[in-house]
Formats: sequence, C-alpha cells, structure tokens
Amino acid sequence: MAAEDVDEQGISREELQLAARNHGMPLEALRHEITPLGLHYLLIHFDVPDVDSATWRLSIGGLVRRPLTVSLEDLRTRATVTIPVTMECAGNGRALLSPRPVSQPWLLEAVGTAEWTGTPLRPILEEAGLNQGATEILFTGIDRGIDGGIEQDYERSLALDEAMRDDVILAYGMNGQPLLPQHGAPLRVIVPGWYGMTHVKWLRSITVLDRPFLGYQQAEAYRWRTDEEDEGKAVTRMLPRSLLVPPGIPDFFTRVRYMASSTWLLEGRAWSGWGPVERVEVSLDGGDSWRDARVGDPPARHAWVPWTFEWAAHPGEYEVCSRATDASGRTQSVDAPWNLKGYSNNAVQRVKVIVR
Ligand SMILES: Nc1nc2c(c(=O)[nH]1)N[C@H]1C(S)=C(S)[C@@H](COP(=O)(O)O)O[C@H]1N2
Ligand SMILES: [Mo]
Repeated sequence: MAAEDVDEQGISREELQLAARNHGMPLEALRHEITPLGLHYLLIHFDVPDVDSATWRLSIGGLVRRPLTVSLEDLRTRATVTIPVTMECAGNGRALLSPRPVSQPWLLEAVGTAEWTGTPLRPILEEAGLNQGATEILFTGIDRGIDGGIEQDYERSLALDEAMRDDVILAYGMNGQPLLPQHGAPLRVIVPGWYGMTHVKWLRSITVLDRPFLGYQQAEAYRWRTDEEDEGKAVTRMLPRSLLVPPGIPDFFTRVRYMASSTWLLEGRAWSGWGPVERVEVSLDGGDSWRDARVGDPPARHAWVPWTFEWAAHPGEYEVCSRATDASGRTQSVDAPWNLKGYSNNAVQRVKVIVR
C-alpha cells in the first residue's frame, strides 16, 4: 500500500484503539505549572501490569560486584528528592505528518509536567559497585508484549554517563501521591530532558552492560529514519516546543476557537531537552510574521517555562502559532521534516481563531 493511500484512508480502527488507551493532556491544562494527576498524558505499549508493591522487588545486576535486591520500603528510606520534569512522547506531533506514520496518532497533547519523588539512581549503582568495562545501564519493565513481530519486555538502556547524572531518579511518587498504576507503579526511572520512552515504568531490573543494548525499543524503534534501509539516528532528548493554551471558547467538533474583539493575554508553555528556552515568538498569521512573547521563569531546569503575549484582537480569522528557541540555538520549524515512525515532529502548533 502506498504511503499516500494510508494518509487518505484516515484513522484506522487500530489507531483509534491506541488513541483511546493512551490519552493526551487537554491543552487547556497548559494553564497549570504542574499537570494535575489524571490530566498528564499516558503512553503504554502493552498492558498496565498488575503489581503488588508489598512483594515487588527491584534487582540490580549484570557487571556489578554486589548484586542487589531492593524493596519499595528500602527505596523509601534512602535519600529523597522531588523534581518537576516535563515529559513528552517522542511520537508527539506524529499524526500531523503527511503521509501519516501509522502508530499512536498523537496530535500535540502528548506532554505533561509532574513533580516526581524518588531516590537518585547513582548511589544505588555505586553501592552495587560497577565493574570495569561498564558502559550502559539497562532498565527493564515488568510489562511484556509483541512489537514489530518480536516478543519482548519493555526495556531501554542509557549510556553510563547519562545514567550517572545527579538528576536521574527512581521515582515512586507523582505530585505528592504514590505513583498511579498507569504511570509505572511501584517504580519508574525519570531521565530529565529526554523523550518519554526513556522513562521506563514498572521497573523490574537494572542491568549493567559492557556493550550497546540492541533490543527492539532501542535499535529498531526510536530511531529517526527516512526509509526502512536507513540505519537512522537514535531519538534522545526533547527538541524545543512551545504550545499555547487555546484562547476563547471552542467549537465542540472542530475545536476552532471563538473570541470577542478585545485585548487578550495569550499564554502557553515551552520546553527543550537541549538547553533552557531563551525565546518564544508568536505568529497570528500562520507563521508568516513573528513577534516576541514574554518568557517567564521555569519552576526548575527540566520543567517548561511559562510565556505570555498581549494581543489586541480585531475581528477576523487568524492562525495563531508559537515557536520556542533554546540556548543551543535549536528552534521549531513551520513545516515538519518527515520521518518513518513520526518521531520528534516539533513543527509549530496552529490554532484557528475567529475574533468576532
Ligand atoms: N515499562 C514501560 N515503560 C514505558 C512505556 C511502556 O510502554 N512500558 N512507555 C514509554 C513511553 S513511549 C512514554 S512516552 C512514557 C509515558 O509515560 P506516562 O504514561 O507516565 O506519561 O513512558 C515510557 N515508559
Ligand atoms: Mo512515547
């Protein structure tokens, strides 16, 4: 089937099935600095496992001198940190690409910011004692399924230096509550700045390796490729993105926004895993002309920054866009570069607004 045919066929039953399981964050929730529980997006490849946190154990093994087995109680007695982290699915924006890569059909809502509570990973790895030659840390979830025809546990690795970063934590709490089943209870890893697939949920084991992990979710999925033969590039940190709180009131079906002619304060949030967001611009004409928004302070390095833009809105039809630029110079384009699996499409949001 030609790619164009897929695009013209619209959303398939299978895509709809995934979209109903994996919900996004309603964009009006961008008003909250910390996304309330239940409004954070969800992405679950297989099934939410049923885990008894009383009998659950995490094992730390592989190339270590002292393999460890720890309970949730043990983890709770260790150093505790709470950090706000913005997390975005690497597939966010996928369904806006043309032709549409067929998978979870995200538009722009696959993002949220939670306050994660847990314990730093590094002291646990140090306690286990890394053997010479350790280069990667593999995180394995309890959930199991079939993807790309391959039966597998959901698991992904991180390079050792990345895993040893101070802000990489094993989280058992979210927004001051115990982690919910759908977000990875009893334990998940949080890797600030990286796309969502890195933050492995329902952790079962951590394995120290001396070679690159080549499992499906590492070597096959989450690679930026333009065709099947292309070996591609690993998808890692979040590209800059800015989203605006849809202004005014929506039309139920089209989500087109209606506003009265007046002076409005547009607001939104922006983030990047490659450096602090330094600039946010707003366009009222679909990206033809841009003006600077006022950028506020983020609650923490890896949480989104708020921004505002004063708009004296006169009657007419507008296409409102915003774009973020980070300290590394990375920014958002008006048109998305296409890739096979639809990863990291950070093209600007377009909100149709009718001012009456
Ligand atoms: N074990 C496990 N961890 C996982 C996943 C999964 O399916 N299984 N999905 C990943 C993906 S692709 C994303 S985007 C995030 C989503 O986290 P959330 O559902 O808590 O928002 O979890 C990641 N961790
Ligand atoms: Mo994801």
